[in-house]
Amino acid sequence: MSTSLSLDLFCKVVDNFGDIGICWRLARQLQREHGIAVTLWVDDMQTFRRICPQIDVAAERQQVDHIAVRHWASQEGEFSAADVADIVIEFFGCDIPLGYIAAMAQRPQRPVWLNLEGLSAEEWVEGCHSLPSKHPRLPLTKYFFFPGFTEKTGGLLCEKGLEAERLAYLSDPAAVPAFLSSLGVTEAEAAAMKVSLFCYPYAPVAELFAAWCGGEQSVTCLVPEGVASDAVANFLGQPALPGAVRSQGALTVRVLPFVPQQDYDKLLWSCDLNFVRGEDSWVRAQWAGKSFIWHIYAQDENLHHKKLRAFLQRYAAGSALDAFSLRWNDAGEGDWPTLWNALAAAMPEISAKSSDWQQKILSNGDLATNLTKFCASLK
Ligand code: TRH
Repeated sequence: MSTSLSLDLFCKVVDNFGDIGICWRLARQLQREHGIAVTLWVDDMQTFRRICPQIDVAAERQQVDHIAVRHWASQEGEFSAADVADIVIEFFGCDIPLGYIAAMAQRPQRPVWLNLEGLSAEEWVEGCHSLPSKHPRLPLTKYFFFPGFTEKTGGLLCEKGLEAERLAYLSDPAAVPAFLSSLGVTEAEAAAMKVSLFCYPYAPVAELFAAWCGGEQSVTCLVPEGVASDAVANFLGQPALPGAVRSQGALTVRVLPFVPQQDYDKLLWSCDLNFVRGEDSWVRAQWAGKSFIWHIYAQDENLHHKKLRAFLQRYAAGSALDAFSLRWNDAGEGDWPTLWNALAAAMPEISAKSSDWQQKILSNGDLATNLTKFCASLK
């Protein structure tokens, strides 16, 4: 692919961090590794700033990390063919401005138009990946691009240097203590089993905390600000603000600041077990090489339970992880101390198998590379 390609990536932030988290990651990788000039259109600059503190929330246009960032403030606006990029991506079916679509149709060489979908391990994804959809009126075709776990999907986001970065971080004996200390974690807290917790507010956090309190293993649970705030505040007996900490029985819970996205990887690498959610943190946990528990975004009619089971079946990490994950997502039975003891015992084996899993899911290339290849195949 030529290095002079331009790409417009449209992202609507819907009450979470994942949409902008995924788009920001993809934008940087396309620019860095594929030389594409990316413009990222984002409707919610405040949320963007939580994961990327360099963002100026008041700026209509800005350049951050070699990406042109535009505040996508409305669906109005006049666009000409010259405003349209070579590749146009709408993330997760967000409706791009009608004026922009009309301009796409005016462009002498039509752009490649993709809808980047959400990640699922279900089999139907293979049948839908790369399907075309013709515009009802205009001479334009949109293609559905699905991330996924098999060679018949678009793959997963993974930067080229990520594993080397992780290994360098972990092989420096000063790096983990320095990083944890920068977040306020004490040496004594760092000596216990370290668990990062990122989940939706309806996760059974209080029950898990009770099992950890009464357990034999010392656990330090690190919770970024804003995550499961009610359950965390109940345990702490005070608001769940950064720096708040309390120990009871074998458990210490500490609230961390919400870290910038690049530091979130370090948090995952530094912990022994990671609770993740949604899509982007879930994928990052798979690159972290540690045991992880996925909290899936709840859908009507428990559709998410099907998605969870589809993943657990592919991941095949054993009955302890399956049982714990199902219970964490309200899709299974079992008492928490028993589930926890079984998971804790299985963790070394689960981590040991993680590099085989990584190789398997990366065997067909990463998402950014697959996406650029797909675009080139349409030209
Ligand atoms: O925020 P999420 O719940 O987003 C999800 C997904 O986008 C999913 O596709 C969508 O259906 C659902 O929302 C509604 O979880 P996710 O995907 O893990 O994204 C979180 C992002 O926040 C990720 O990029 C990591 C980042 N993050 C930080 O940068 N710092 C932090 O301290 C934490 C906890 C997360």
